[in-house]
Amino acid sequence: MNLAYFYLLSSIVPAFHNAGAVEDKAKATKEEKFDATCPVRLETSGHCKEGEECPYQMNLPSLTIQLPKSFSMIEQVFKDVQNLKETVNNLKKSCQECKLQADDNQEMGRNDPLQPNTDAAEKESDNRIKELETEVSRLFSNLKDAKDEINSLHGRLESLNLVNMNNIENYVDSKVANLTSVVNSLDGRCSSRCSNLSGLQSNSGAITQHLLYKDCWDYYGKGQKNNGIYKVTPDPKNKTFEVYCDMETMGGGWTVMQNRLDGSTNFNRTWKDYKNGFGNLSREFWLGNDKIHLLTKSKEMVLRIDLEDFNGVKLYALYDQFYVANEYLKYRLHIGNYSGTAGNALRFNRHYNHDLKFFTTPDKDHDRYPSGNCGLYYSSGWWFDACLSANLNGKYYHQKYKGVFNGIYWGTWPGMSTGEPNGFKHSFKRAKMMIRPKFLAS
Ligand SMILES: [Ca+2]
Repeated sequence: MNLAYFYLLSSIVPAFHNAGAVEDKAKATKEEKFDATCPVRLETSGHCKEGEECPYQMNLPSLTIQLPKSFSMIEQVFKDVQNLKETVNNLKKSCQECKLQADDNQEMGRNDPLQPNTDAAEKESDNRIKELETEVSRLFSNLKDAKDEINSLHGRLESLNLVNMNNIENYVDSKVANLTSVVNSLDGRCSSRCSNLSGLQSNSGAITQHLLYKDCWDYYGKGQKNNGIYKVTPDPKNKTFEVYCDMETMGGGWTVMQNRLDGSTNFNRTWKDYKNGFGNLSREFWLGNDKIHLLTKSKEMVLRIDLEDFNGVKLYALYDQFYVANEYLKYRLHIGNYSGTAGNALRFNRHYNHDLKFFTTPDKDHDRYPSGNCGLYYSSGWWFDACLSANLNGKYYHQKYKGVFNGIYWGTWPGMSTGEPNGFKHSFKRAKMMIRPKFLAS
């Protein structure tokens, strides 16, 4: 046996287990006696009978071992470990309790009829959404029906309006026809009495001449082929007046009722001015609504419009019928079918149609625009709708312009209605309106 090893073992064991710390005092005393002579002593333990094996025991001397200072901390470490163990156990315990409580709650939740579980809640929510969806589609369908109904009513209302307007127009037209026949019969009586008078004056010439020439076509028929100013008498009951005759365009014989060429005449005028006419017959002018009425009443007329822009583009529009009613009927416009190259701007579409419209000036509003006066807004006298797709009496601009579309306007002209990308608006260099009998043989 290695003695050194034995020493070590013997000293450590009591330090950890404290088991061998208490020894019987008698024994200790006996050991002390041996210390001086021999540190280790081997002897039998107790009495042994003869023939038996006797166990031996060894007594060791007391031993002191020096341990480093840090060794004392082991006790503290043990204490700390013990504390940690307790803490961990406590935590483990509380965690288990917590889990149990949570399970209990869940269990209670499932069983409590007042607290429906999540699945049921989701199902109910789904049902509610479906109900709402159904409700929404029902309302949508109702709305659609209502819209259809409104549209149909709107259509009926429009047709009623048209019917009413047509009735009124027919009534007015029949009255005008009656009046015209009365006037014509009176005219017949007058001319039969006046014929003798004119016969007496036939040699003096001038008056008879004027009675014969109702318009420029009459002059043209008598061989007058020069452009210029002539005197006409479209209605013998009314006075003779001067007109400018275009004897060149499209076969000649045209009575000019409006001309624009340099902006020398202001067309932003009153009702009275448009009634009587204004401007210079050799340059720019408006012949006058009363005169236009008489000219278009005496014969069935066609209207020709010639336009030219500042790029030198020349286009025209022809209407195979043209009549302007009297002042009592607010110089209402009647136009026939369109042909030509400039486009049908007088009858552009359902919403912009100058046919059958009354004449409006800045001081007399007969237009179809309820919120104001188109004539005032566009500085012109014209047969405004609400408001315009054509306006040949607008302001004369010498070049492209910006702002209100109040220049000479023809909506079907290339690029006219949209204007240019930089905001400039198209303007016209020349505009001319002239009339000629529809049936040239007469
Ligand atoms: Ca108006």
